[in-house]
Amino acid sequence: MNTLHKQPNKPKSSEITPESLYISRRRFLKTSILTASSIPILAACGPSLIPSETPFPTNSGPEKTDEMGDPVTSYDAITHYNNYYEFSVDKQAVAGLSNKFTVDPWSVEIGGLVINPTTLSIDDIRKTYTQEERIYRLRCVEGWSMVIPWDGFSLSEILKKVEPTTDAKYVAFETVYRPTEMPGLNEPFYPWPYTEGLRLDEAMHPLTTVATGVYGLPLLPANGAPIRIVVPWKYGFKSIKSIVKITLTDKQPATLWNTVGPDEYGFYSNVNPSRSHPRWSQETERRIGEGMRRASHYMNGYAKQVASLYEGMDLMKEY
Ligand SMILES: Nc1nc2c(c(=O)[nH]1)N[C@H]1C(S)=C(S)[C@@H](COP(=O)(O)O)O[C@H]1N2
Ligand SMILES: [Mo]
Repeated sequence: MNTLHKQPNKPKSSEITPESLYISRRRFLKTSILTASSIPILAACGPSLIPSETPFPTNSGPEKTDEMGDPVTSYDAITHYNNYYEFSVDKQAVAGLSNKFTVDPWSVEIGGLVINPTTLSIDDIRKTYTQEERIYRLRCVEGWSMVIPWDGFSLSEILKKVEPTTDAKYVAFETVYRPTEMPGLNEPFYPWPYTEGLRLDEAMHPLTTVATGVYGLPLLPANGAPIRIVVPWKYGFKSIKSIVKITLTDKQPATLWNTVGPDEYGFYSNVNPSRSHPRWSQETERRIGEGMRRASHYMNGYAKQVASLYEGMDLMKEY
């Protein structure tokens, strides 16, 4: 079974399924009713689905750049190349499958270890918090990246209002679970609903963003409408979409990816080019819209702002 090392850059899709089986053995054993044809691909997760030639224009976006001088990715790519497993594991199928998803009415419940639990509608959120453009890189664990002009504000603004108690140490997030509109939820392999988590100090960091828009337009369902989290220094899967629940807790919360593949997807998942994923290197990435791969940056280039959160931790072990 030990064939998981030295992954070539572009494995054939036929190489992926057996490896997914390997890492997920325990969960597969639990879900014994699965037939061969329903074996899911751990793609959030496998570099196989990255097309070698992108179908998207090199740069059809406005002439905006991130703080490193890199242009924003085209609107077309941002809205048509998505990881959103509740709809599909096929990145290019998500847009079509999600375009009728109901995002109004919508509310987000915020509770747990807080003084002022609350439920906020999207209108409440839009009225209360000033949205600003935030151009951040999104680095998927699969090895591709985009530069995305989000509209949003810091999650800390909401957290300060609900006032975490002194016992609160973590923040757990949950995506809506709506099988009638989300065909991917029929896949029994994953522990739905999609969940994510941050340590409270990470969640309070000003870079941790609540996004409600992209390119000055309301988020499309494919990008997590009507409201999602963006954590720019971590692998993309931490940036959870279409959230309905935020819970302050005293224990590290379970997360979907950490549950299905604890050796592959740690709780922290800070972008770290020198720590390989067990099945592939994280040293380089392909910026969507570009041909050549480029070097990946420690903490996705945000280390100056966030490295202090991890002082004294061994991030090779606490990955
Ligand atoms: N609920 C939910 N959130 C999710 C995902 C998902 O499948 N479901 N995929 C994650 C992954 S792997 C990535 S890379 C980003 C992609 O965000 P984007 O499609 O807006 O670029 O969303 C993350 N958030
Ligand atoms: Mo991802």
